[in-house]
Amino acid sequence: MLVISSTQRKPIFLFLAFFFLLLCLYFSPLRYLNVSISIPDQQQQEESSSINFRNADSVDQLISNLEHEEIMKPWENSTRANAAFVILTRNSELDALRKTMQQLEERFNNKFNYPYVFLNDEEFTLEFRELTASLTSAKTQYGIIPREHWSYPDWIDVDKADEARRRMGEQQIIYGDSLSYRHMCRFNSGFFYRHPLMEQYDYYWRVEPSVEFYCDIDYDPFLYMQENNKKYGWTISLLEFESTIPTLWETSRKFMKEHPQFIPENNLLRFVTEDKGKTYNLCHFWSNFEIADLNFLRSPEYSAYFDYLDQAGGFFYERWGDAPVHSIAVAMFLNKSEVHFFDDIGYRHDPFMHCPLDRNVQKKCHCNVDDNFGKFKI
Ligand SMILES: Nc1nc2c(ncn2[C@@H]2O[C@H](COP(=O)(O)OP(=O)(O)OP(=O)(O)O)[C@@H](O)[C@H]2O)c(=O)[nH]1
Ligand SMILES: *[C@@H]1O[C@H](CO)[C@@H](O)[C@H](O)[C@H]1NC(C)=O
Ligand SMILES: *[C@@H]1O[C@H](CO)[C@@H](O)[C@H](O)[C@H]1NC(C)=O
Ligand SMILES: [Mg+2]
Repeated sequence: MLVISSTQRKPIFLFLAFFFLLLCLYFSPLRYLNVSISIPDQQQQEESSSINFRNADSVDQLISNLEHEEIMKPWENSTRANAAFVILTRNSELDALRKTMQQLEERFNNKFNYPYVFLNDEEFTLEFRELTASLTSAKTQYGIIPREHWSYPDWIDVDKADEARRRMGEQQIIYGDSLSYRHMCRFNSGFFYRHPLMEQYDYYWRVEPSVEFYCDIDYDPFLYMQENNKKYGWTISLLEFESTIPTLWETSRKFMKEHPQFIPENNLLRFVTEDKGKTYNLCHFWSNFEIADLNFLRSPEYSAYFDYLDQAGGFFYERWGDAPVHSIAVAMFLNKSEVHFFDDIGYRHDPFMHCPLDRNVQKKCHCNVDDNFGKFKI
């Protein structure tokens, strides 16, 4: 028990004295430290005096500007390109496509919300529609391909085409005996960009079932194309099987001779021929991935080129792929600044992968750089 004298003032006095002592103890070391450390140099004095000149409102404004700059992500800007994914596929590829869409959404499109256009030579099933639409909050559209975009044109000799497929099948040429594969290649060469569902768009990103996307894409590649005047973008390039395109180059050379006005001085032909145009070096952009300008494909020069090839019949008498067709067109009609290598998009279509080698890009990827296929870069 604490015994204090009977006067009532004493405890109050003692308490105040004790409190004062505490206050002194509390502040004195701080004062000591302040004095010993803060001998402000001239620069600090200038800074603090310049801050003193600002009023509180203008400082608030400065800070909110800073926050705005740091927090604003590319997808938070509501500006979008007039663009869509285009996916030619069969109903039977639904499961492979769902896996692909899931990755594409997670890595890119849940932020940017670009619409999807699905195309098929047959009606899409209800199951296909429901199980693709449910993977995205973007608009999904389902189109059927007009008969004349997926059949023999009337100048094709069907017996000659049948015979070509039989022969190429015997020679074990990849898809050599397939008619549907030929319709697919012809459609991707000359028709997908003319489908009614595609007419409203300016840019497309081609996607196939079972391709994979390995890296976060934190910017808008479509806007990148638009703002930098790019017409064709790719990730993987490789060599075509010569047996599928025996006369493609010869036919393309004839086209160039007959339409010299379409070939600009500053073209990319040196990337597809290494003997002054005598032969095609087989190098092509792998067209299962493309981000490109639809108006390039709709241009008079590309349209003339496709019609010329189609008349020649090589989509059926040989097995011309849309990859070498697009690539030779790019080489003929575009210059280097209009073509873009999407090095930062980690991508796989069996059996090849493009995996970004840059360490900073790698931090947002799940591919192994040792699996990168990068032999033929321009
Ligand atoms: N609707 C439809 N789509 C097709 C048909 N043939 C191919 N496709 C699609 O066209 C694209 C290319 O066909 P693929 O079979 O992948 O051809 P590829 O990429 O050269 O060969 P692999 O992928 O190695 O088989 C894919 O998106 C297919 O889904 C077809 O007969 N009908
Ligand atoms: C949004 O993006 C467009 C196109 O890139 C650009 O012109 C505009 O200034 C951006 N807006 C903001 C608020 O950053
Ligand atoms: C490429 O072509 C575009 C026109 O599409 C032109 O504006 C640009 O200057 C050309 N660039 C080069 C390097 O020739
Ligand atoms: Mg494929």
